Amino acid sequence: MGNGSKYASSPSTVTFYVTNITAVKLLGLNGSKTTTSGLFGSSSYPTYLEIYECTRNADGSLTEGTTTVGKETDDTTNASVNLFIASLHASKIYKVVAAQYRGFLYEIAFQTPLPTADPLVDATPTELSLLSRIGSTDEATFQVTATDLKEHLTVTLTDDNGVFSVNKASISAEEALGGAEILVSFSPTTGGTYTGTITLTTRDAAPVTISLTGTVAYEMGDTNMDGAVDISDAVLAVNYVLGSADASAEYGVTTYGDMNADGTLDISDVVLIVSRILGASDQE
Ligand SMILES: [Ca+2]
Ligand SMILES: [Ca+2]
Repeated sequence: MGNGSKYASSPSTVTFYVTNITAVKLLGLNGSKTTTSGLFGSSSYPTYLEIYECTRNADGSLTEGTTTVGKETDDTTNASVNLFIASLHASKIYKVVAAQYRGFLYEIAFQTPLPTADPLVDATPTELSLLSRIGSTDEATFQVTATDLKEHLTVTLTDDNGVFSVNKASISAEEALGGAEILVSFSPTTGGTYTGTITLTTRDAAPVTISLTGTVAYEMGDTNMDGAVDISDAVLAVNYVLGSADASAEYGVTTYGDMNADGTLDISDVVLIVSRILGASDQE
């Protein structure tokens, strides 16, 4: 459509390109102060407000819509003009055209969206402890909920040793609103205790951190905690029983050497370790 004969052949128009608005108002000043004859329009030459939707092209240029998404007119002669178009989308780009035949005694106001609340991100629990033997995997989960997200949640894993993994790199706003679950895996390849951090970030929200601790567990009998039960474990246990083991071996011996779980390490446990080694050999 065009202005055509419906409007003045040469109305005074102003054009704005705007975004982040939800409404436009064209407000005429009091024309009676200036003239008594048709300042604000007539049936032939109404004041009007038109809105076209534009789209941003890849090269940065705008393509303008050819039909109005909103249009108001006022053909009242010598009266205040108050044209209002609402229900616009803040995320869109609009071309706003205001026209009046005789002069520009009006003002245009744009309504911007009301500020929304900052996002609220919550994770439960915020500490995870995982326990796995070498070559195996332990898993744990935590729950994430978030409201008022302005974009997705980014899930960032910080793990210097590469023993942890997460099953999601991001969570959509919709998913977070309903509550999302994140699965954390711990897969150690060497012994030790590991730490890692998962950070949840999103626009306009403080980061939320989940602390990870991964502890390597060993088989009973693996007194030197090297991931295998063999004769060296029995030797260490014997040395411990005889009082000649290095103090640094104490944790492994007392934790993984008490085969009969009676609270003390003695020769009967050594016998059980040896039996286990022999049993394992028999199976091979
Ligand atoms: Ca061992
Ligand atoms: Ca024992």
